[in-house]
Amino acid sequence: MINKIRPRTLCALVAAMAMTVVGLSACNRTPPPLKIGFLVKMPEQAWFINEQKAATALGQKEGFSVVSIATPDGEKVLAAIDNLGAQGAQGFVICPPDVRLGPAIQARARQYNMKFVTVDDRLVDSSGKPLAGVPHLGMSSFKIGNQVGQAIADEMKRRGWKPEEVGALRITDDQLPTAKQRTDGATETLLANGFKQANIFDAPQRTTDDEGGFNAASPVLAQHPDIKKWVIYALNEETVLGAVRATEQLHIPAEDVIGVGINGAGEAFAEFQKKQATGFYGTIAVSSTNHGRDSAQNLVDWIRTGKEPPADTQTTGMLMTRENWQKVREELGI
Ligand code: FCA
Repeated sequence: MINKIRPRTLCALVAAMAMTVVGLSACNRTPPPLKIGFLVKMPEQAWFINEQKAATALGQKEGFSVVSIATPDGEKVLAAIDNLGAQGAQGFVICPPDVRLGPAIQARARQYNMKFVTVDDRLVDSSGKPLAGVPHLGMSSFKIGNQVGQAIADEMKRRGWKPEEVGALRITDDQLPTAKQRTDGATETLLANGFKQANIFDAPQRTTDDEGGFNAASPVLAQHPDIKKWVIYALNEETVLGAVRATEQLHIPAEDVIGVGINGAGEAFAEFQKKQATGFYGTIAVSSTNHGRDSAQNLVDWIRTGKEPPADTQTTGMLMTRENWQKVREELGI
């Protein structure tokens, strides 16, 4: 009997073994879980914290992991790409510390066969044009600048300010295209509303944060003690808040200052919650949640399906003030 069954048993055994082998090799063929990097130039800024958080949350839902890395300078960016390569990451989203790093970042990513997309600040090539082959998602900078200018002009009218008695503190970072487009947009709209060109004073900033805003604003304010009313604009709300702090240090009353920023993130929320209104009138809020989530989604789809994301996606914003900030925050899912 044993002899009779043996060939069948053997056969079954072989089949089972074969299946196991097939099964095992199928297992081996399942790719390791997808991992991407999310690199930002200013990890302490609420805007970027929220972007990274949104990308991580998407990963939890869609089965990929996100390595958040702080890359405040070019060396840190290259080291981060090496590090991601060593971890087997297949790509990264980046808001670079300097847009001129474009060719260097592209070359390093190629070494590891990694795909990457930019968020917020678009990389340029050696001639200053947007870097080809790198999909970007960022603000519609000029239009958002127009909204800043309009918010300032409307508030000036509401307060009954005469253009000839008002100075504008325009804090600039002309090396960064998105920053220049934002401040140019605001200037265009202010002028169209009757603002005096001669009353606009430039204050170049070294860093795009509060400290950069404070340091840029202080000397310009000090040079014009004759001007009693100020409007302030810049590429983001952190910079405007720094400049508002500079007006406070010079004892310029809050009611004589109209600062309007861009972003709509933690620092603006904290300012709106202060008991007394400050010179920070409002900000054009854009959804950092959408920026983080959608740029990560674009990259992951590209890696998983081979479908290249759109070359340039531009997002819109809404005026957020002390009066409506909670509602706008909710609406934008920030
Ligand atoms: C730039 C600014 C940030 C944010 C982002 C969208 O990177 O530095 O504060 O405005 O664009």
